Amino acid sequence: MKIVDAKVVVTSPGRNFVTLKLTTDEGLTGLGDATLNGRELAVVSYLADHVVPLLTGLDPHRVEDTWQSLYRGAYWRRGPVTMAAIAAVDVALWDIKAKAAGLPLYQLLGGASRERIGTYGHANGRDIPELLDSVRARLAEGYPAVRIQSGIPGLKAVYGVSDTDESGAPVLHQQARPLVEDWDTAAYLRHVPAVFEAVRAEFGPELPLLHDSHHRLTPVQAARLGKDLEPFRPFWLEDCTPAENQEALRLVRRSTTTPLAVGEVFNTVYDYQALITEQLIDYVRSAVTHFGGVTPLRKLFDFAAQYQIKSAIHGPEDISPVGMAAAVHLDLAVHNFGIQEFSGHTPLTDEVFRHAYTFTDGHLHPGEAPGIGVELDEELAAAHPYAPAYLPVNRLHDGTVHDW
Ligand code: GCO
Ligand code: MG
Repeated sequence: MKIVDAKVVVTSPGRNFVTLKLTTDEGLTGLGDATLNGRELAVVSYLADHVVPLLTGLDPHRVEDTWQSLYRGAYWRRGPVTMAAIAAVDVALWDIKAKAAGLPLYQLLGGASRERIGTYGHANGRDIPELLDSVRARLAEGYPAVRIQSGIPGLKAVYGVSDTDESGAPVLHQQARPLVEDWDTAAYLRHVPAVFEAVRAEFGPELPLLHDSHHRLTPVQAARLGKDLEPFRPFWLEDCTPAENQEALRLVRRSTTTPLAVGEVFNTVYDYQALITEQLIDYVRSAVTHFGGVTPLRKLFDFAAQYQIKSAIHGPEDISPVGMAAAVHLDLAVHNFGIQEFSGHTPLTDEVFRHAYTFTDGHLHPGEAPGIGVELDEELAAAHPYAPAYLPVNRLHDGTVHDW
């Protein structure tokens, strides 16, 4: 079997998604997600200009060899643009291989290690009462665990919580120039324990509660927050510091027993080395889409498993259903699965990317369709072209740009 066609499809059914579609001489097709939120067209160029020309004529069964040649052969290794492009190729090849075998991808990864995949959903509120309503809405949808994010008194616009639609989902301010939001770490550190206290008081001790600090704290601030949250037994504190400084997590870890989750912006195992071998974290958060695909993410999970660290794949709306499908197959197969983030997509997005995975009672299952189980409606995709969209930036009251 040979690859005879490779094309990159950009579509925006509500937000931008980049998809690679490979076709073989036997008529099999494979899809891979290459969506890098806010920097989509850089990956389109990397794929179209530098990868697609190398793919025609290749044997699609050679997944590992293709991965190694794209990673090592470029000379320039790592980085989110490179790794998102390689991820799309890797997932499209796995999709073809599994279709050729007539099996859902999870069977090729060792088969199911569980019946279904536990998820967490996002609860957001401009203030605590609105957050409590949002938690209630997520529980009514069946989510077994909830990430809680709240507006902060004194701050006008906080990422993901300043505006919510009727369903409580955040309006992410995707627009042609980045929206400027404000930030005050001291106000945040005062407020978050009160948020946890209110949610625990309303929903009791059993509900798993997660919280995301979006890389905004220094190590000592993160240590303080981890300690302050301990009485409320969080499921995890996510991205408490900008973790490309892996040493920061040593200080946090020494100071608190609050579990730590890190890695949604990482793109190779080298970003994690100290974090894993020194057991500084509890969950690895990388997405198939940003980590070079199923091939390296499986290796990361196996490495993490040696240290009792679990998987927790990044799953916001900006991972396309193609990336989500690949994640769900991996989640079902790996032994050290922890939890899967799942926000779902708009009905239009689910029409553009018809998928076999299901979300029932707060749990995902990849389904039994051969491959990753996603079909792209190219006509509908073309009817919703790319629109420039940036994530917001974050400034202190004096105008200083702050960490994301
Ligand atoms: C998460 C993430 C998202 C990101 C978004 C940026 O944990 O789901 O932090 O909220 O901000 O994916 O593209
Ligand atoms: Mg996050």
